[in-house]
Amino acid sequence: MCTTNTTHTVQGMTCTSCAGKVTAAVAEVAGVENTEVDLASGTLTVTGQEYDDNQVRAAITAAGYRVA
Ligand SMILES: [Cu+2]
Repeated sequence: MCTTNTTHTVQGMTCTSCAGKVTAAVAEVAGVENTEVDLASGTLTVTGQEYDDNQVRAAITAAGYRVA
């Protein structure tokens, strides 16, 4: 088991409400342990074990945001 980290640039995420929606959606993905949003840079950092990055992207998209 190893912990991995991925940072995505998310378009359209402009306030804490957006950040909360994206965080909640990504937290549902299997294996994801922590998500951290940096609104200033519009990025989302996902930490977890053996999660599928495609599922993370799909969750962000389903929440109504775009992964750059
Ligand atoms: Cu917002």
